[in-house]
Amino acid sequence: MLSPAAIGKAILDHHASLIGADLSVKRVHDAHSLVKNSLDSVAPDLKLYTFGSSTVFGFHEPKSDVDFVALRQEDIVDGKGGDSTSQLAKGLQTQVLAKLAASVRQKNVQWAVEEVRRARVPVVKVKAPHIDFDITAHRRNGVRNSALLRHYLTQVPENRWLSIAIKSWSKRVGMNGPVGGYLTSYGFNILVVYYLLHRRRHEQPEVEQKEGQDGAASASVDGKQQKELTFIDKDTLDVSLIPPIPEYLALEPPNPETLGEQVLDFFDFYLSRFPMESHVISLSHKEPITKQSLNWTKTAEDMKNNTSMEKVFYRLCIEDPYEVNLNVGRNVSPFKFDLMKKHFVKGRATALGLL
Ligand code: DUT
Ligand code: MG
Ligand code: MG
Ligand code: MG
Repeated sequence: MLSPAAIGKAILDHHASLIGADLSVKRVHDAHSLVKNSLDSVAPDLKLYTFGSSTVFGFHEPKSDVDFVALRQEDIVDGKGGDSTSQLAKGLQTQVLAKLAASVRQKNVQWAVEEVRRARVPVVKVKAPHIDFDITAHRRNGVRNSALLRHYLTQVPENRWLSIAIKSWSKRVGMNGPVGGYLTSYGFNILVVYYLLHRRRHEQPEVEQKEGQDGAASASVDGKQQKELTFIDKDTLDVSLIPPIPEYLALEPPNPETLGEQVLDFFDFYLSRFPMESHVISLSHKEPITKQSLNWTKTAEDMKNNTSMEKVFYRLCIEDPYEVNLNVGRNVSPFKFDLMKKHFVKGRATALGLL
């Protein structure tokens, strides 16, 4: 059995380049000005926001894309508004993105610029030297959900390492990706935050909770004190209060042993404590919620799959905090669900495949 300290050390060694990586902030700013430059020539009234799990901390991870969204003044003013999914709204987004894509292509002839029109969210995908980015239009949800994750992960800054470790492992083992994959990075980040919020709850023995000095409750995992998170009401996140380019927050090295313990406990939580068959992983409610209460059942799955092109599964259920009735785990078929569990068992036994 690998010791938590050895696991934590292996993760830190693997991500050594992220520590003190001040330089990568520049990449986000550079990418922002390049896209903004194109946007200004086709729709100067739109404001460009940056989001995504690493960019939300103002830095750029080597294997991540940078996510941008072009927002209208009205989207920003109504910063808690829901995003429309109507064909009309999507049509407008596609139009803006087509103009933007043309401008990006014209200004940067050697870049690969792909317009994805038919997806749930129309997007322009750009591959530039050293950096990839996704550009969407008129949609606030990504900015809001990234800010929500940032707020959670800054309550206890060391927790950012669990997010980085799980996301990077999910990519290495081929579980990460919208097509053919199981979940996106976004999905894995919700798993991480939900685990941090609820890890005490689904545990059999009574655990004493103490109030920590900084107000966050502490609880003991394997006899050591770990700070617990405080629930955030997702409706409080307002785009008009979120900066378009997130403020850089340096990543401090964590205690390797704590990180190793968290990784082991993350897997234990999803493999044996969280009732995956009956419950939904959700940041929308303070208390656990069931699949039944959202009508995310086998019957609903069968009905949807008879009528729509894209198959939807309610095996791994992750409620999107801002989209209406959207399971972030909808691509996880029963087959993938079983494989995912096997990846979890293996990830636990091999320090995320690093040892
Ligand atoms: N997003 C959604 N819904 C999704 C997927 C993504 O709103 O189903 C938004 C929120 C997320 C952002 O897009 O913060 C970027 O998602 P991605 O999956 O690219 O994650 P990331 O955090 O940027 O990680 P990386 O690019 O390193 O894989
Ligand atoms: Mg991204
Ligand atoms: Mg991505
Ligand atoms: Mg992206």
